[in-house]
Amino acid sequence: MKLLYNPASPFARKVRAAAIELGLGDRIQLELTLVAPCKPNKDYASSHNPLRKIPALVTDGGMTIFDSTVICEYLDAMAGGATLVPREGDARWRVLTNHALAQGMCEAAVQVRYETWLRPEALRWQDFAIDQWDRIDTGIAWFERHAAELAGPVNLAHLTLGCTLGYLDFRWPERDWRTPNPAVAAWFSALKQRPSFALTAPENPPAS
Ligand SMILES: N[C@@H](CCC(=O)N[C@@H](CS)C(=O)NCC(=O)O)C(=O)O
Repeated sequence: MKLLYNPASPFARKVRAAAIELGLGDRIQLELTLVAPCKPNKDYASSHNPLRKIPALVTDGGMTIFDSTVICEYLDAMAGGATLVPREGDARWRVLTNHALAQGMCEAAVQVRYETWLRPEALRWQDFAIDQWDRIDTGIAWFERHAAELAGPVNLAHLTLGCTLGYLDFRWPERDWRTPNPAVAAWFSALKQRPSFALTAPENPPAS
């Protein structure tokens, strides 16, 4: 299988971490793919994802699958199913809801990055970035108040939250989200020791 990715992308990291957790890490080849708003990668749009977002997975059978959540489901099914998301009952809906929160936080973080770095300076909308930060901070505080949700075997919500926190540390190392959220901080520091996180730390792609 081939994963179209960027080493800085938290969504691509989520898939890479999921593959390692599922014992499928060595089945995936990585292919650097550069995408960004207002810089259309037309080849990628026509051959893989019309939305021009990474990650996308090309299966051994040649099918393209996106987005990160669907790829994780695909890998989970390939590994036997129900490892990352429980198959049924309240546990399933809790993991999926926690995942939706972490995914939304991750999307907000990527929006802040685009708003404060990619958007031409004269067009930047500071209140938009502040609003996205509020969603991220409120999300971390929610996990702090519901730290029981972080217990137990690693699931899809855990992977997504971990990739979001890793992305915050990568892009905004000066932002201290840990002091007000000690339980989340302790959980993340243990998660980072796992091969799935230790082997996928974010980095900038080579300059193109
Ligand atoms: N919902 C998508 C989000 C993916 C996403 O936003 N990826 C970013 C990179 S971290 C991207 O491709 N951005 C390019 C763009 O928005 O044009 C997923 O979970 O895979």
